[in-house]
Amino acid sequence: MASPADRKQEQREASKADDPAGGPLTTDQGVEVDHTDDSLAAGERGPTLMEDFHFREKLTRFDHERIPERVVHARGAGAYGYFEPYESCAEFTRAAFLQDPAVRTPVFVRFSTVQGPKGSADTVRDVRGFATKFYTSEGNYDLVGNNFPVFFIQDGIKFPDFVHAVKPEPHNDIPTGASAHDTLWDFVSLQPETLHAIMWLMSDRAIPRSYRMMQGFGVHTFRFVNADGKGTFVKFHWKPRLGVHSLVWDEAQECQGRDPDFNRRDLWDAIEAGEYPEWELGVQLVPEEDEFAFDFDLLDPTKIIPEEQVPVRPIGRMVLDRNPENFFAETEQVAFHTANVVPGIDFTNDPLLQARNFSYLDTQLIRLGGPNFSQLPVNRPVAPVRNNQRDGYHQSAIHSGTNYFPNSLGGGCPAHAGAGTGAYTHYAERVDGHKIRRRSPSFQDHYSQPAMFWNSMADWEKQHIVEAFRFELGKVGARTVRARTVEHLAQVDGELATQVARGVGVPVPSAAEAASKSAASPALSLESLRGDGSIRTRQIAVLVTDGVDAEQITSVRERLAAEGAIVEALAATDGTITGSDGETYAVDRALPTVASVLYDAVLLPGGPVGTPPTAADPDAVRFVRDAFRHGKPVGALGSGVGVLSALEPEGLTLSTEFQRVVTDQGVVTDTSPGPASEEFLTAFVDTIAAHRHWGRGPVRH
Ligand code: HDE
Repeated sequence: MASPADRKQEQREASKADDPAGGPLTTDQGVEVDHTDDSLAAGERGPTLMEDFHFREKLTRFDHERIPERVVHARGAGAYGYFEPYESCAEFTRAAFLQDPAVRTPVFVRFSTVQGPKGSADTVRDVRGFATKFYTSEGNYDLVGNNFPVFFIQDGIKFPDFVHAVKPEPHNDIPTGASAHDTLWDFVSLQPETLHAIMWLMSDRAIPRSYRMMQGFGVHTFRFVNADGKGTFVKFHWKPRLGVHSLVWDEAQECQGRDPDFNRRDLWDAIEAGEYPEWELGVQLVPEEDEFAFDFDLLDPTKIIPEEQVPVRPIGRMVLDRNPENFFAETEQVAFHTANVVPGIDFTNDPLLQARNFSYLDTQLIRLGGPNFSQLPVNRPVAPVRNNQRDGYHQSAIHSGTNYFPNSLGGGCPAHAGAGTGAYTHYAERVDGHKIRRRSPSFQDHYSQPAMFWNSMADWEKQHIVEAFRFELGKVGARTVRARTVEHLAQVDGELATQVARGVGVPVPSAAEAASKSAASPALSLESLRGDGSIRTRQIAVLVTDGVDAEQITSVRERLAAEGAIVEALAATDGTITGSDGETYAVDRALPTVASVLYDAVLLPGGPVGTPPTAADPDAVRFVRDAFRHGKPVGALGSGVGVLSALEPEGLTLSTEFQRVVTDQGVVTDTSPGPASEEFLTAFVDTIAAHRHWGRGPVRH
């Protein structure tokens, strides 16, 4: 029997439209069409005729091509892949897909931004959605997470308020894909439960370098249930093999123009190139007895469980290895739902989760036009579906037999699942309480964890957070909102509040009692999330021109490619250049069509002695300067080192050492002629692996 992973692929194949090359053009009714460029008219210059059914069908179908975009998370990119557990998790959960390392479960993952519409840019400051559909043998399980482990509100009844505040303002529909506007910050300043997620939003986590390089979190505390019915609280974590890496804000903004599809393209290209992104699934497990062992409430989605307190236990890995074939059919029509659970995974009373369990199905009924969207290829389980749910718009199955239960005329089918089969059993939690519309007092501390986040950051991360607050609040027109927000920040950290207040021109709050001065969770810093340390799939630009040192470009290219990086030769014009050896070398891209923000590092090879190959080209100088300002690794060889003098106003002090490899602040130079030395190559690879280099002179991020 085919494995579940193959079954999903077979199911997709069976859903494919007829091969367009398999015969001539037809109407939707299968009638062949010999002419689709002119409508049927009464005379060559006469009116179009009603009877032109081909014209009317073509236009009508076109008029109805759009469906509503998602109310949040409208812009996304998806891919198929598989999940496999490392070992059986039977001790904690009976979920079939978490039992056997030999069983691969097919998945579809959709990454998304939240605020912007479907056509907005990728590199905006925003949360990223990270939603995974597991097509398990027991039905679909959706883990609908984000790349932040906390959310902005505690109770789902506030979701419409929060989303209205962050979305473009109602009178002018501004801003697109941005949170730097009055209504969001008005809400934040009045609703301090937002602060923890806001700290994440102001950090570099909100501008990921790649979907392949970000964490994912289930956010809520869920519940695992084992075969004996025993429950264990669980938080889900996805950790990328390539490490967690981010852009800097100035770069992210430029990227919005240079390549609005930056993250989407990155995911697509990596999968096409066979560089399959991979994440490890980890769980934090809390025995039910320890429900109240924390100084926060496990049901509060604005809190994390620090990893130092409850370690993340790796339980499996996910690989994305197939791009969808049709964006609309698959990525747009995929429908995730937190209530899509399988036996062994259950909910808790987190009030945000409870609301989500209502909201997703509700929104999909309108977005996908009726109740039959689970029949769409991307949503269909590989597990069989048998029930008495019938009819509705776009019913594409032909059901037979009776449609009610109990029945005798249909032989009693489909019958209830018997004891011992894979039926879902709700966790028998005891619930007892008065009806009450009030937040639990255990949800009231809004400052300790934002303070812990702040305390856990490296200096450069703190600097970026301050700059982000200054940018965002600096765009807020209402001074009262700026001041009120800073008052809250003063309860997180005095230095943070002071720095932000100075930047946005509001009074520095009087020394407020910061929530927690000491708590820190080192696992929250990007410094602790470097991944496997490889440079796989990093994009390296080599700036070349006629006369470039051929030995150098060849030696660098070979080494970086061997390490899995993608090396592109950029020149003033496309085509070829002639190297110092008289041979021609292909140019991958012309400089005017690209920009430094689209690359992770840059290398300047030398040319004939005394004539740095690229110094004359202002595009090249700008390229290197931007790379330097954005903290990116820069390498220079031979006379290419001379070009770096352009970086001196940016804070680079050029070494006076000649014919030696010098590494300083992520800039690696060697003025020696000839091919790049092993020492240079190793140093350059190491600086690329470190991703970014902070503290370079007067850097403005
Ligand atoms: Fe969502 N969310 N959400 N959300 N969410 C939607 O569902 C909602 C929340 C998340 O790629 C919508 O089908 C409510 C937290 C992702 O298709 C909608 C609340 C987290 C995606 C909805 C939340 C998420 C959505 C819009 C608070 C992270 C995109 C279209 C109670 C753990 C899934 C749709 C995709 C999408 C409602 C809060 C993640 C409206 C009511 C917390 C990744 O139903």
